[in-house]
Amino acid sequence: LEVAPGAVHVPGWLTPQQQRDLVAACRAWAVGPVPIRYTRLPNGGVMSVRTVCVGWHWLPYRYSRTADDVNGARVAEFPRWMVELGRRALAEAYGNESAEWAAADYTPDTALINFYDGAAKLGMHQDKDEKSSAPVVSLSIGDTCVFRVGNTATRTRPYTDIELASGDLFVFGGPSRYLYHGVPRVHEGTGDPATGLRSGRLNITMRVTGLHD
Ligand code: MD5
Ligand code: FE
Repeated sequence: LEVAPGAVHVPGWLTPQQQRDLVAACRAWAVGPVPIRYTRLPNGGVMSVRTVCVGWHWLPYRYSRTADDVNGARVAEFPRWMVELGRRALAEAYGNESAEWAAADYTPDTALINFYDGAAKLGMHQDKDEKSSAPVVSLSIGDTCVFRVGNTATRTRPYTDIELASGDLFVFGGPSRYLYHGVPRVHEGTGDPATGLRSGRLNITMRVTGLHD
């Protein structure tokens, strides 16, 4: 389902086994080398979402190989299987789309793993910290949420609210790469504990930082 040009939602893309495997991988990354944390913002605020990263560590508003705002450790390596999963996601979303941004080789080098409890929200924002305009691949597991897709000009209306459920894939590329977006609410208790997530919502976004060591 193309929600906007370049913004494609594929409900139920991940199999139950893939969801369990991703939950297990994220559970391990949440412990270390950099423990999952509530990101502290420069304005003194603290996000209600907890985040752990692989490949590159995101902190407002840059990427680093080390978790300079947590324990200083180097983040876990971005696994090869995740590159392959990202490529399959792009192929699924864009198929034979010939646009340059859809057809280019895709090699994500960072993943931000966000964990939402029933009260967590993500305010409207653009993802601008990457030095590459390559697509972002989003995978959701656990509780269903309301995902708000806005416009590129303002963080306000017009926007479209979509529900993202466990197993859903969303790809944001080309003209949709810099849309404002957010998560205004999570429907607590809607996830299936068989994924390995007893409660809450997990979202994994793969990105290309455009950075090199
Ligand atoms: C989430 N995460 O559900 C979302 C999914 C984040 C974040 O927003 O920054 O960690 S990623 C949604 C996304 C990414 C890039 C572009 C657009 C949406 N977009 O243009 O709408 O935790
Ligand atoms: Fe975002």
